[in-house]
Amino acid sequence: MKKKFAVMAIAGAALCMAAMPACAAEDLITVGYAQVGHESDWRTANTQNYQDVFSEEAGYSLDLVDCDNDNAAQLEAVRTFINKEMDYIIIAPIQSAGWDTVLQEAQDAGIPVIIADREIEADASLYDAWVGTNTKNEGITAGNWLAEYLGDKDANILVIEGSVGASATIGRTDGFNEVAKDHENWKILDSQSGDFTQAGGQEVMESFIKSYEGQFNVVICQNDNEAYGAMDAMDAAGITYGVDGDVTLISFDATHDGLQYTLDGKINCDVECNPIQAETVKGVIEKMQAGEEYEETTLVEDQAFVAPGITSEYATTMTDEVLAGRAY
Ligand code: GZL
Ligand code: ZN
Repeated sequence: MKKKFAVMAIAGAALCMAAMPACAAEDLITVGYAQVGHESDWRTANTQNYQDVFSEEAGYSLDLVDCDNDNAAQLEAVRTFINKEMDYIIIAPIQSAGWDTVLQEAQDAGIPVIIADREIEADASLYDAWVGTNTKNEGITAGNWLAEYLGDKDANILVIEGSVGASATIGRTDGFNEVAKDHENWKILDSQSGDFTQAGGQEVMESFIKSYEGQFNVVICQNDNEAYGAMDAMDAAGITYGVDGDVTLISFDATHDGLQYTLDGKINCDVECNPIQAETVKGVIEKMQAGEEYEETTLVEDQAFVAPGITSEYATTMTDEVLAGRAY
């Protein structure tokens, strides 16, 4: 669905964007990005992508605030953007809930807000556009692949969830559980948050091993950094995983290192969540800037990857060429 946007009285900036490669500081379009933090390789790639795309040469002044996975800091960052009268505000919500008030404040200040990467629990009238991935579908893909891979074998599953309250956590959990409920021989033994970090993944896996050693044959990590931590914990406990191991390991993000582990057979299946989103967001802003119609919702496509020796209707089998061709 498209939405016509009132032409912003920033003709100078539009002129600058169109006419000159390097703009005078006052002509740059100011963009505030309240970024989740620096919790994962995925996040690092996403931040770098915004810094590359929203450059001064492209006519932008990007104020990217790393909110360090701290919800209060993120609300504060957005309020600062409002006080600075930024031309546009982008938010990747750490928590899906709790945004109505500050979104209303931005709207009252006449500043367009784009929700990026994650989803938000707020009425769509409170923000102007959304660009991101469908993490519920990512969870469903992981479940479908596991069913294809196991056939009618039992599954005793441990889940290391992402940050509590994050839409990526909610989506991947709901999506996987939607598939799991159709397999009465699948049992989710436990599910705890590793906060999307490697340390968190290791800590949760260590506690899982204490409670469930010898009882589980599937570990699902809701991002690659958690998977690296879980691998360290399983290595320390002498538990084997991957295509030749006792434990099937599923991860999300498909970052470079995650796909290297998949290529090496350590991760069985890595479901992508594409962090390269800044160009799409810039496209929406350029249309808003020009007073043209723009897409209110843009889905960034994902795919999945599996280790060599595995063929799947849901995923691409990893090769050196596939890894070499990746953007991040
Ligand atoms: C997903 C993104 C998640 C990644 C994690 O869209 O929000 O946050 O899966 C990151 O690596 O921490
Ligand atoms: Zn930190």
